[in-house]
Amino acid sequence: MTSARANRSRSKQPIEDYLLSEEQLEEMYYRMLLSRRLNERMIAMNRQGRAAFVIAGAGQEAAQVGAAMALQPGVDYLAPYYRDLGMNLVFGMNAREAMLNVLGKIDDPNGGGRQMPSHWGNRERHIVSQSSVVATQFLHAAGIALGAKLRQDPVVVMATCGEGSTSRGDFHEALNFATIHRLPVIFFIENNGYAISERTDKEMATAGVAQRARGYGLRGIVVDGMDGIAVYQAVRPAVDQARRGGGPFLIEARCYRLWPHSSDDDDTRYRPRKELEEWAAKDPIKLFRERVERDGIFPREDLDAIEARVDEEVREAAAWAQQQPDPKPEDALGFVYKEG
Ligand SMILES: Cc1ncc(C[n+]2csc(CCOP(=O)(O)OP(=O)(O)O)c2C)c(N)n1
Ligand SMILES: [Mg+2]
Repeated sequence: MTSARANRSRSKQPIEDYLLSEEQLEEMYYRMLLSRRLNERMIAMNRQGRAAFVIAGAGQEAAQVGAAMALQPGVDYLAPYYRDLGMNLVFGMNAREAMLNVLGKIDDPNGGGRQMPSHWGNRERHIVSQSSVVATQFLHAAGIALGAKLRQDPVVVMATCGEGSTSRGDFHEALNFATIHRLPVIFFIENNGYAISERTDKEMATAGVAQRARGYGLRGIVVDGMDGIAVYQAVRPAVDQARRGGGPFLIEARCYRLWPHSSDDDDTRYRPRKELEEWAAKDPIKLFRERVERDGIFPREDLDAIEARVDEEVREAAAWAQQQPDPKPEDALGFVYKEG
């Protein structure tokens, strides 16, 4: 049950040092936690044999939610990658839809049960459908931004991926093209330390992704991706500048993949447990909660009430989604071959 205190309305005034209002901070906590709890439930459903495949964003929620909150849902475009459940939640996805997606149900708004889980896409919400081939979304983002610029439409496009995917040619072509044409694209890279089992130092010879931007005349910065407030504060000015015609920007959020690559991966074969424990102590959701409680923004009972609300939403969504219809086997080849 939520307390009367927890139901009080939140101020919309930005708080000093945060640049976010109480209302926005509550949203940030709620969405980060919802993303994590959904992922936890999805993994449980995978182990029960109910969900075929799960690829999660645990450890990256602050990066995803902080960055997406700097955009304008309904106006701006997202070209996300598979781990970006948190970004989708900011752009309007709810718990039920997330569960429809992981269960491959016919009403999944991302692909009607015809896509792999976490292959996001939603036309109404301006979320660009993506390929399994990593980094292809960067060229789509540059193209959408070019169109917006030609129409003089004040739209910003955010394209995201993991650091490993920045070694693909598509990424470099998109950076080059977007910089030449001063396109309103934010390249947001979630550097989580690994590309499946490969560590970052075996993915690139530079100390990170931000340095790669310089070769294209693009500004690139690094931000602490375990801190949602810092991420918002770094991304927001870049978005505002891009909207005013200032061109693209690259932001590398340093975070950590707290779970194995996917539900099919065994990370004990390549990742030291000690390293994992060190990063788990910096869990972005835990750090956020500690900070807002310590600074007296929200009392503990308010944060507990948000947790209770999230837990109930996830429980309800999982139970509901399992009752929803599956795609029909006879429709499997629809949209693949020309009818008749
Ligand atoms: C072109 C291409 N090569 C390989 C793969 C297989 N693959 C899927 S995810 C992945 C790792 C990507 O690592 P990173 O970009 O760091 O993202 P992360 O999974 O760490 O979030 C790979 C190699 C793919 N999907 N596409
Ligand atoms: Mg990675």
